[in-house]
Amino acid sequence: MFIKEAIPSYVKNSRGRRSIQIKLVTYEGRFSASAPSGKSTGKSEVACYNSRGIEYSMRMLKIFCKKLKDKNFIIKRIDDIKQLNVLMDKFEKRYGKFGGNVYFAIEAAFLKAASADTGRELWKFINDDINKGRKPKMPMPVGNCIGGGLHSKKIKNRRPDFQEFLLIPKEKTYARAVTLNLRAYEYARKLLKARSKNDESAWMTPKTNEEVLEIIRKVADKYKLRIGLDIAASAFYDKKYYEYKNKKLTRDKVDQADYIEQIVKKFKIFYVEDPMDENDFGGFTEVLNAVSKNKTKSLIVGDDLTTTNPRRVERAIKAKSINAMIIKVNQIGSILKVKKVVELCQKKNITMIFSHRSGETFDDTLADYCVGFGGQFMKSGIYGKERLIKIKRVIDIEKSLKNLQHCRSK
Ligand code: 2PG
Ligand code: MG
Repeated sequence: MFIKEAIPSYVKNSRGRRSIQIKLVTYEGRFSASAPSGKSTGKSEVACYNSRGIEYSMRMLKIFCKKLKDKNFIIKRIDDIKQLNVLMDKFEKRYGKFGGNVYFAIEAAFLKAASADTGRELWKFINDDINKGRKPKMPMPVGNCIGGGLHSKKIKNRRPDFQEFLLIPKEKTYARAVTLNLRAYEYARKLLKARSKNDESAWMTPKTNEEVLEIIRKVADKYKLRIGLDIAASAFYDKKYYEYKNKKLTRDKVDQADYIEQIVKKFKIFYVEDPMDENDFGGFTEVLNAVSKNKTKSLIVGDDLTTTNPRRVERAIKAKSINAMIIKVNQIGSILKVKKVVELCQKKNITMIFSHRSGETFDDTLADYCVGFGGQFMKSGIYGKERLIKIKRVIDIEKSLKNLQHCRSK
């Protein structure tokens, strides 16, 4: 793969903020990737950019991209990305860290170009390597329908404390699943009488968690969907207490775990992300233990807890804190570390949810990563251009597979 040109530039993300895009020109064509960025970030995530800021990262990138020009790389499988990493490491020693977002963009552009060089699409390039070319099972969507927490503005000075109320279909095809989610999303708007959307195009509301749960239950029942929650508990955890603002209430660790257990039972919640503070591995274990006794098995999902970091994932698996986890590539930056996390999940039977970030670009790499690495779910907004681009990419992959997939029936 011969790099004729490597061009970095700024693009705007869905929050109107600057993100970094890298375009590679090779003999196969032009390949670009740009990075998303989070708002409710885990403390153990790598920094998005160099500590001196995005502009410094861009200056670094401009120098680095000049060095890539006229270089040849032989990248036939994911591990071969090491050739690029060696150059990046050397460069970082001199100039400081690129940051996870920059890492994401460079590696994604390289992998897109490398797969084209081997005559494959990105998902196939990854799948051939990770899943030995077995026909992939399509993921099911985890769609953000109603929002609260850090992602949403207050309405009449109120918003739900939970960050995301999610809808999760269980259908034969991904295309059918996203159609159902779109209908349900519209029904939720009607029930909520919602007028505005948040960062991820989820409906905003002044209602309490419980009021929204009643509504989301109605929506889920009508369309036969499963309910998910991203509690994002670290966002309202303060000095050992969970401080609920709407309605005002303080819960200690034990109360919080009990409360989660109760709502999981009452509303038959299938998916619970970050129910406890991001460093409370033991608290997660209690929640997982409690919900495992229920008839319908729920997923207890690590996001801020695990931050796609192999060491934290190992710890969470050992402590039996999770049975599922979010994979966000820019939380850790390096695709080789992501690969390690995927291997751990496969070995230990941890369900993988490849996820967007709240600040997204028009990049659709997420879809290829999800299908290629064998993610059982892809989490994104249900609506909004930046989200629909990723959803459409999964639909296209699904269509391109000649014989209809046997979808996961999880
Ligand atoms: C999350 C994500 C995406 P952010 O918490 O799961 O919804 O949010 O990108 O702000 O970390
Ligand atoms: Mg989360």
